[in-house]
Amino acid sequence: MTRFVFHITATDGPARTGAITMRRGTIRTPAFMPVGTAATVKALRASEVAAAGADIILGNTYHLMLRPSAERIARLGGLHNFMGWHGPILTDSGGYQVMSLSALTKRSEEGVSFASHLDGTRHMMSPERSMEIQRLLGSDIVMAFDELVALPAPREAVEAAMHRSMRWARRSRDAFDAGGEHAEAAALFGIQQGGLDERLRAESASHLQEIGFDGYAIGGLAVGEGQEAMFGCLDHAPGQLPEAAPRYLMGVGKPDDIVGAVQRGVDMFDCVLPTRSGRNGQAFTRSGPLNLRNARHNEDQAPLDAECGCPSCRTGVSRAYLHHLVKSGEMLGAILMTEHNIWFYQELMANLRAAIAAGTLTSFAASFLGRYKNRDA
Ligand code: PRF
Ligand code: ZN
Repeated sequence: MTRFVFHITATDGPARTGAITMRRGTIRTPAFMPVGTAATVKALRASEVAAAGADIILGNTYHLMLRPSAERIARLGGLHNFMGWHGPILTDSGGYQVMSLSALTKRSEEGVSFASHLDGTRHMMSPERSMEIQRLLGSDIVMAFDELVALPAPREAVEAAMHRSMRWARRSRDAFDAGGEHAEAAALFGIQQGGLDERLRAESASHLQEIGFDGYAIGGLAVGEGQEAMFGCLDHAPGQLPEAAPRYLMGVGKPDDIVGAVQRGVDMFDCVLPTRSGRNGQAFTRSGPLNLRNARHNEDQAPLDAECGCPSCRTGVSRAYLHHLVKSGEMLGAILMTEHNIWFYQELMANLRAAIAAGTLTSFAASFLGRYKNRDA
């Protein structure tokens, strides 16, 4: 049975479209992975996430190791069985979450010791422990354990973290490969680091290729540098990675970030934006984001987006009703807004895939961005 095959069916400039075939299903690329941090894409059933068009979701080592614990999820038959999502799951390794969420972190060559953001208990994370947790979860795409620096940081600090991440990538590869049956069924991605420095990025890319991974992530971006600087980095970073393997831009992003990154050769994305902002009353539309808390929507009978296929837009659920639900703190508001936003992201990815296949990505991107940035919804 196929463990992991990436097949590119069409290209348009640096952009590619195709599919990753894995045992639990096929991932059409470019792909957006809804974030299911705590064994739930917040507010949605797994079946609703699938109905929106998602082929794969993301889970988090860091959160699940703390609650309910990887060992408990393993006893319950793994993350897929636990949460009822039967397609592929990619799990982040915890490197990024440890740095951004936990307290009292102590880093060493061995790994990171940290205090839980939930109850202050101390834990140790290392490449070996991260691989063990991702194996216990039954992850389909396992991410190497990496180290990040908070930016802005001196070049020496960015370089040192990149070098350590490359040593940890080697240890991640070895620990993953020792995982027996799981290693024969799952895939392992390496993570490129190096900040905004083209030379460090190139060095990181060649380290990772020497080790050899199924796919390659671009890490350490979307950490406050701004879209222009991120695109500047993406003008060279994807081209430093193997052409034949999927490239995953971690933690990105806004719809316009995704369009620009796809144009630069990125195949996979994840971001909390559609789910988190949905819970905060923000809806993405083809005419730009809308804040449903705004009183200008209070008697608006229009759907969020007339072209959206989500169950709410399709059946005429009005902006006025969503405004009321969101303003009243009703949980249905968060549910319907999240569902709409996930549909919006999946429809964007489907449109990007179709445009690459048709060789019309440049004109699609221009018309999408023209409308999206115009903001007169
Ligand atoms: N590394 C890991 N997870 C991540 C990132 C990273 O660099 C980012 C950066 N945007 C998001 N999530 N392991
Ligand atoms: Zn909708």
